[in-house]
Amino acid sequence: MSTETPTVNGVPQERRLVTDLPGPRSAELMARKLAAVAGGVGTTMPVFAAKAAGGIIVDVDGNHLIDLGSGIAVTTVGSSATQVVERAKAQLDAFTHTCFMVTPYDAYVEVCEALAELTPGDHDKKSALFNSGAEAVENAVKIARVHTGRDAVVVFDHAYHGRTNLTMAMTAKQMPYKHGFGPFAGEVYRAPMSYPLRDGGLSGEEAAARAIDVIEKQVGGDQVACVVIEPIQGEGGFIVPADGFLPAIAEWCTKNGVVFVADEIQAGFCRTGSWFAVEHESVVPDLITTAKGIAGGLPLAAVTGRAEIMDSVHGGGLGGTYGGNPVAAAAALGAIAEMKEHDLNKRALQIESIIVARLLQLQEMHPAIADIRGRGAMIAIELTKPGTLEPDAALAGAIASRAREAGIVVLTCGTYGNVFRFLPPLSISDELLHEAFDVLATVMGDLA
Ligand code: PLZ
Repeated sequence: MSTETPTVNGVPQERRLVTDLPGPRSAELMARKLAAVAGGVGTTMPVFAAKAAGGIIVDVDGNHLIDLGSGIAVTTVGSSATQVVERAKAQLDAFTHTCFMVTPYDAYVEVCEALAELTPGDHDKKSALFNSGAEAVENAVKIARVHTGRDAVVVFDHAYHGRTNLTMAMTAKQMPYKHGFGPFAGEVYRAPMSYPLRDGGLSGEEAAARAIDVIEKQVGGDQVACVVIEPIQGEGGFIVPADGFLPAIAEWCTKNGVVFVADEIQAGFCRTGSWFAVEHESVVPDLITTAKGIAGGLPLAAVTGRAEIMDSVHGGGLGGTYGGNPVAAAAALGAIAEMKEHDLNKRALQIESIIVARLLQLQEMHPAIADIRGRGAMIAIELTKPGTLEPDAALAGAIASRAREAGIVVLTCGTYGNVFRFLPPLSISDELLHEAFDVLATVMGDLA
């Protein structure tokens, strides 16, 4: 190791391959995984993690990989951020669990107070904590239904909201998320999303009018409990709706007594350069679901929203054994402290300018890059057959597998599997980011 290589939590911040990937230890563990873990649980890379910090994941063979995935947008503050680790450790020493519904503890309340402060809008807010994003989405629907006395839930094309029965119904993509898993929950209706690349020039307002027409004609405005939308779609392909789309949908909800739910599970918590992605369009949701980035890697999720909506549920109607677990809640307080102390919204915008500049250079050489989109440290490219909108999933897959072989942890996404997404931890250095894009440029050049 060169003496200048900086380290984070003892991990040198450099890409270093000491074996082919996977190395022998990872291969051995992968064989055990195949024998012991259900086949339905896939892995993106065949390497097993041993340590991770900053922008690096070290595998069990000592390979140092550059992390452009953050464990699917979770480790926004890094995978071993100091205050997350310290607060979680202190809580482990104090106690692991009492169940908030039995004997409460302060970290849960403090997370709810922080959520009230950080989420958009100056109205009175309340929160309830859960374990996973899907559970938060389910509870947002439960709350909206009780509040409105209505059943219908409106979601959008390309949406991803989870893998539980209700959230599978809300998720758009059939394979792999829904295939064979029905019957699905009823009263879920899908409206067309604003998808600028594929909308033939529709403005945000026009795309919203198209969606509202579907809702009014096929569902009925007075039947709808809630509209649930990702302000930037995650798994569906990092689709950023055209300007004006979100405000128009939110305004329609207000006029029709419909609860507007922003699913900020992937886009929230500093990821896009603001605390929440809706802020880029000054939209104030009635309810917000959060998870992923909230707790630096520990399982925690929340529904936060207008106090009168949150409080419409009868006592005992919301909960769960582990929801707001004290270790996860302590970790969330650590993650939020890191975000504030290191001004991670600003860092996300710096990362955006680096990534977008590198991608614009790549686009000049590679006409397969039909679109560069996203905000902050949530940026993607959509790959098509040059000059057309025909998705090129094979190219996305080929770039991804070569980049992974070269030690870059990258993820794809999109309804058509042709979107390459960049979700680095905000603790990554500029040097590592540039190196990752050097590798990507080489890989794309080789494949061209
Ligand atoms: N809402 C917007 O992005 C989770 C899914 C990974 P859970 N996205 C990653 C996979 O293949 O399972 C997600 C999301 C949005 C809800 C969820 C669900 O969050 O914590 O995975 O349940």
